[in-house]
Amino acid sequence: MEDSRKINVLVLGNSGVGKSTLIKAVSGTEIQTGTGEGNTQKIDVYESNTWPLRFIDTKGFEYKKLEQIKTIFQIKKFTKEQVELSKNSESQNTGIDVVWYCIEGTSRRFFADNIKMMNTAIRGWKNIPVFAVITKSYSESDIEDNISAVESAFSKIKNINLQKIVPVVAQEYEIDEEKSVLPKGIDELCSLTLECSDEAVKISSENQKRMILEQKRIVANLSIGGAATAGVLVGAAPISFADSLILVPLETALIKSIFKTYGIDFSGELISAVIGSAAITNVAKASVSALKTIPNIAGNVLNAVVAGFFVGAIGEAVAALCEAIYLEKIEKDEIDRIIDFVAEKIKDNSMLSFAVRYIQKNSEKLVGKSAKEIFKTIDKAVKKEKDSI
Ligand SMILES: Nc1nc2c(ncn2[C@@H]2O[C@H](COP(=O)(O)OP(=O)(O)OP(=O)(O)O)[C@@H](O)[C@H]2O)c(=O)[nH]1
Ligand SMILES: [Mg+2]
Repeated sequence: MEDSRKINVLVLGNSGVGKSTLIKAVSGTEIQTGTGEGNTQKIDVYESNTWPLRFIDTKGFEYKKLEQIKTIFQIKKFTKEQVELSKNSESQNTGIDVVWYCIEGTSRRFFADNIKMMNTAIRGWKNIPVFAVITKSYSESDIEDNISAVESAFSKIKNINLQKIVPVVAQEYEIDEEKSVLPKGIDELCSLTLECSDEAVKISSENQKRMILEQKRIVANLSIGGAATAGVLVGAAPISFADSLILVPLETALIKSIFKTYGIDFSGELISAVIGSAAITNVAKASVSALKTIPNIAGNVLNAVVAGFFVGAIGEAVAALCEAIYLEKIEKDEIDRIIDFVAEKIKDNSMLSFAVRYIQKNSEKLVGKSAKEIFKTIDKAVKKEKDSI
């Protein structure tokens, strides 16, 4: 990896199609995204921590002709400067290697016009590989028609080096309280982007596998964070979650979404076996009883905080399990081994044990705070400790 340079990806598309959201999902960097028109006003460069990719985030194209011309001019000037720079120095910015055309999956009737417009921006760049990215591909039933519409738009353009049309969802999309569409397509898009560059040959398949896993982990962590916060709310019920089934629906949804993220088929039997296993519920009971004697903080508050961290621990354990299955270290039908693996990971979960220790040590500071506040305080403290290592 040390020897290979980063691949420069130019990200084009109309304002609001989701360019910055996509880059954020890949690079993990905070980028301004929003619903207003024209959030990205200039060209910004972002690097991924996971992939050897560098993204050039552009101002979105507007429908006004003059604005389009301005944006195209700006991009051309920027890339020309980059090429000049690379001639004079050892700088890694050697022009653009790959282009992502972003089009919004929910507005098929504009596909052809949008693609034509993006093409004007890169006209004259010989043979540069292009990916058509269909953003906001929330609706499974539209995907096929969207792909054909993009294909037909490209068939009318000569001399374009189209590599692949990839539907993506960059950020979880909530349909309603119970249903949401999980992120998808990002690891495929990044792998293919790597493969079409000369640099790809320098990256071992092991390294590529690691990048894909890291990308999946970024997505899984988002689900885990959401579920852990929800666990605090559910766990605030006046019965101990360790002795009841109140967390089961939340845990089931979380485990399902993590399996889906890793593309692993799962049986309901496997999920019930994991959630119901005595080895795992014993960890919950031990954590709760370790806090029984904390004075001045209500039992149900402590219970709720631990419930949040317990759900987080289950999520992390299942994500680790999926990685092991992905790397073929465990078979998905070895249920006994799977339960042992998950129980072991939950027992060793540093967040859960940190939370218990933190409450024991800092109980005076936490008096009077709500479960949600305590959860957040501990979560922050853990992250601070992790960063300092
Ligand atoms: N849930 C969800 N929302 C998305 C997704 N992609 C984009 N959005 C939303 O769409 C809006 C616009 O996204 P941006 O990423 O800012 O769009 P952009 O293409 O960078 O826009 P400009 O910078 O204006 O050119 C934001 O509110 C995003 O949250 C996605 O995959 N899932
Ligand atoms: Mg933007």
